[in-house]
Order: sequence, then structure tokens, then C-alpha cells
Amino acid sequence: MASIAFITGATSGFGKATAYKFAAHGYDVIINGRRADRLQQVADDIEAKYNVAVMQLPFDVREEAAVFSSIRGLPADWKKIDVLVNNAGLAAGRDYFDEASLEDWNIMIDTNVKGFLYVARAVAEFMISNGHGHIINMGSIAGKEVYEKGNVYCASKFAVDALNQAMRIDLLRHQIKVTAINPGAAETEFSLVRFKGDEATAKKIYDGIEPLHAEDIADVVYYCASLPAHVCINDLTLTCTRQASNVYFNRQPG
Ligand code: NDP
Ligand code: 8X3
Repeated sequence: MASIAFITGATSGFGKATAYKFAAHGYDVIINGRRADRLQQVADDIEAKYNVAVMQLPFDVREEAAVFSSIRGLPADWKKIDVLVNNAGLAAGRDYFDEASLEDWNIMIDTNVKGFLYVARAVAEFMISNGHGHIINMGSIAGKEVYEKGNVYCASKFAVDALNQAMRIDLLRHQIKVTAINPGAAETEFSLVRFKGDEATAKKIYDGIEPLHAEDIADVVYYCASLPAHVCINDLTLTCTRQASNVYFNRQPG
């Protein structure tokens, strides 16, 4: 079999673009997301465009039992995962700490922290027995600097930053590479999800800037995965040219 990349959150945005990127470079891909119809479309399209195999693994990363049984239930050949792109995640709401919804907080912590952990743990077990592997964790600039109304989303991405460091330290003895990618504003379905379908508010995030595109993130993920065996990018932060931090933007009027 070819090399294998397992990408969570591959029904949209970064994960979907990353699945195409790895497939274009000859990887067989395992793709995850909750929306089975979208996974099927992505799988059909990748198989039609590239001469690679696609394994669909629909599950909700928040469901511990489903994560472990789906991943442990992979056919033996598919357990030889070379790269995990631990990407599934979301923001829910953007509200003051004292006004935010507890349900939103629970969704973000359960997805971005607990789900993130379950997937990494299940796949690390294979990488350890295979004797190699690369875990690429999707962080954010929100995990580097807190911004107003970012509270729990930022906290969940600070957790990704800490866990990225922790995994690299604890998996060092197994020679597993661990990398965090920390993007700034990128136009995907992220803001539409965050603002619960409010298209006008979602669009305003990108007013006057050309934000990052999902394909930019896919390029960077693939670059990190394609370096020689002795080289590991630990942590990589990127923004569009019109963004310097969570709060500093150079927006074009109009
Ligand atoms: P999208 O909303 O476009 O994609 C998110 C993906 O995550 C979808 O495929 C979605 O699939 C999946 N997902 C969400 N919740 C779950 C779940 N419980 N179980 C399984 N899959 C899930 O957003 P992005 O591509 O922008 O976001 C990807 C990652 O990048 C996230 O971790 C996000 O926090 C991070 N990020 C995004 C930035 C941005 O500006 N866009 C910047 C920095 C980081 P489905 O709904 O089918 O389950
Ligand atoms: C997404 C980037 O700045 O909207 O992680 O939090 S930001």
C-alpha cells in the first residue's frame, strides 16, 4: 500500500483541502467527519481524480467509544497510518465570558480538547507499533493570544498548544513527530458555524482582507509532512498578509 494520511474534519475547509493535497501526492487517505453524505462526495471525487484508495470513517470525535472502536476496527493494512492530521474542531459563539452559552463552552471543550485527545491517542497506538508516524495538530493563533469574546475557544486552542508540546515530549522515545499548525483568519465554514448560520456576521470577519484559504493550510500541512525523517517542525504560525495578530488587521476600505 501507499503511505497513509488520516485526516479528521475532512468534510469541509482545511481537512477537505488537506485530504485532496495528500491524495494528489499519492497518499491513500482516511477521511473523517460527521456528515456521511459529504464524506461520500469527497471520497468519490478524490478516487475519480487521483489513483489512490479512500477509507471513510464517519464518527463524532466527541464520542469516545465511537472514536476508539472506529479506529481500532480499521482493516490491518489501513492501520499503517503515516500521518494524522488532527484537525476536526470548531468555535461556537463569540460572546463575553459573563454572557456566553454554557452549551457552546461544552461543545468546544468536548470537540477541540477531548475529541482531539481521543483521536490522537487511538492513532498513536498504531504509530508506536508501526515504529514511526507524524501527528499534525490543528491549533490556531487563538491558542497563542487571547482576544475579547474568545474565552473558551482560545482556551481550547491553548490546550491544543500544550498537548502538542506534551505529545512531542512523551512520544519522543517512539520517534513520532508532532507538529502544530496555528493559522489566523481563514475563510472556510468556520465563521458560519461559529455564528450559527448568520452569513452576514460570518462574512464581516473577512471584510477588507484576503484571508487565508483552505488550500494554503493544506500546502503548509503537506510541507511539514514531506520533510526528511530527521526534521520536525514543532510549531508553525501563519496569517494572511493583512493580519498581524488576533486584533491587528490592515483592512482595505470599501
Ligand atoms: P470548517 O467548519 O470548514 O471545518 C471543520 C471540520 O471539522 C468539518 O469537516 C467538520 O465536519 C469537522 N468537525 C467539527 N466537529 C466535529 C466533530 N464533533 N466530529 C467530527 N468532525 C467534526 O472549519 P475549518 O476547516 O476552518 O476548521 C478546521 C480546524 O481549524 C478547526 O480545528 C478550527 O478550530 C481550526 N482553525 C480554523 C481557522 C479559521 O479561521 N478557519 C483558523 C485557525 C484554526 P462535520 O461537520 O461533517 O462533522
Ligand atoms: C480561528 C482564528 O482568530 O478567529 O482559530 O480565533 S480566530
